[in-house]
Amino acid sequence: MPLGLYTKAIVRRPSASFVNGLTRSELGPPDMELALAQHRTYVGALEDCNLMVQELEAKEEFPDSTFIEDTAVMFPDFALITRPGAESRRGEVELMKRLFGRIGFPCETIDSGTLDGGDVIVLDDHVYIGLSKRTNSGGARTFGRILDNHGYKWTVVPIPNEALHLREVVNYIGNRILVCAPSMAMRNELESFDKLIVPDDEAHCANMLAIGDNVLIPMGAPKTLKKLSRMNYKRIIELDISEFQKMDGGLTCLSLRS
Ligand code: CIR
Repeated sequence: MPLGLYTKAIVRRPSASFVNGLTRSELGPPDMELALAQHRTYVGALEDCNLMVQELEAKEEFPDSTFIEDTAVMFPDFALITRPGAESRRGEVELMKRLFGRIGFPCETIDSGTLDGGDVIVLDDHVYIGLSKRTNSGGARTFGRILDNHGYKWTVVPIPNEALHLREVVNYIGNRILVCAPSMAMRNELESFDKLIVPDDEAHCANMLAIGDNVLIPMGAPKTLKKLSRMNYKRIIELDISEFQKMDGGLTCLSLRS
């Protein structure tokens, strides 16, 4: 897939049970009305970037299911169904299997170890797999075998303890540039890329989302915003996702792009 040139996105509306989801941040419980409004704005931003957005219904039994990125990884000719590292999220993948089953889109499945979609970055024919608290080496190896069969190269990238997922600290933003938290800037596995290193006090914005020549960035990162404005993006869209940050979520994890 050409890098960042998505045409579609799948999102899942947050459920009323969202407040009971997993979180390590100590930012207090999310305000549901605001979360729903922020989610609508997020969907609108994806549509402004010309993506066709499929909105799935909220699932009360899965408080974290709005973080749909963790449940699957999209490839042009198949979807990888993950095996989330958090027990409470394991069942979310059945919803995705059914979704792809209904439209007859081929699926591969992680059947041993654990792997969250938030630990995966697909760059053309090369896949980067973060080793995290959620993705273990068994899950990475299982995924690696699937990738071998489909002709992809893959590289495992350990992430720091304090991060939840690879995409919390690294994202691809076009033109061979990775946006990185300082902790990831020197990793050998990523040395062939140019880097936009975000400052420590703007670490949350390493989770930005490039879509074609647009880039979505979370609010509260003025220094990074200034740097981005000197790059060649058509549009930089700042989004307030405070209620999702309270539940350890960011911009990328709210959608599955393809
Ligand atoms: C969780 O702990 O699984 C959710 N509360 C947050 C998941 C965020 N996912 C992501 O960044 N890919």
